[in-house]
Amino acid sequence: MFCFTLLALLCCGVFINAANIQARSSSYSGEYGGGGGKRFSHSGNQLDGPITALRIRVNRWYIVGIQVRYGKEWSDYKGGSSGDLEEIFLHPGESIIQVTGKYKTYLRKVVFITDKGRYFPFGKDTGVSFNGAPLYPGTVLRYISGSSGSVIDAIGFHWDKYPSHCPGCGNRSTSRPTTSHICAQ
Ligand code: MMA
Repeated sequence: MFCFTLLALLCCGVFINAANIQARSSSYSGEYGGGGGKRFSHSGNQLDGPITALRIRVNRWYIVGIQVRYGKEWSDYKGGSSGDLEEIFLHPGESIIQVTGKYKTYLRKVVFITDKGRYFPFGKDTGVSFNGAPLYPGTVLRYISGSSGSVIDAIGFHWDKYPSHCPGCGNRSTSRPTTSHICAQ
């Protein structure tokens, strides 16, 4: 009996240690917004590569729509058709490391902040503030999820390590791409 208990304790210890050794990198901020709209998630899109560009549609009151470019592939557009579409491209190897904004039933404002000190604000200053940032050092925005209808109802931010392999670029890089790795664009 003693041996059995000892063995059980040892096994538990091995599992607990294995779990602790595994470095954690994924975290989530959100969801910010109201309960309407239809759910969407870009979790599959992150396999196309790091976030390289954003398209945000805004009207006088709301963040109307969003489309995100992963590697060289644009996600589906989510949201409505009113207002104006704005587009920003990140620099090679640049990542979003914080997103702030406001919501009130629907998403009203988003500000994307990058690890190169640039920030891109969209929308209006109305509603409750949110501040989304990764839990683990050195991690970046990998994909978004949320709900949309005729506008963006709600949004959430998924953080993880910058992908070490650029899909679709025909090479395997073990470190963060520099300007010579155009694959990030
Ligand atoms: C639609 C519908 C709602 C959603 C709003 C705003 C007009 O209604 O999809 O569920 O909340 O759009 O996106």
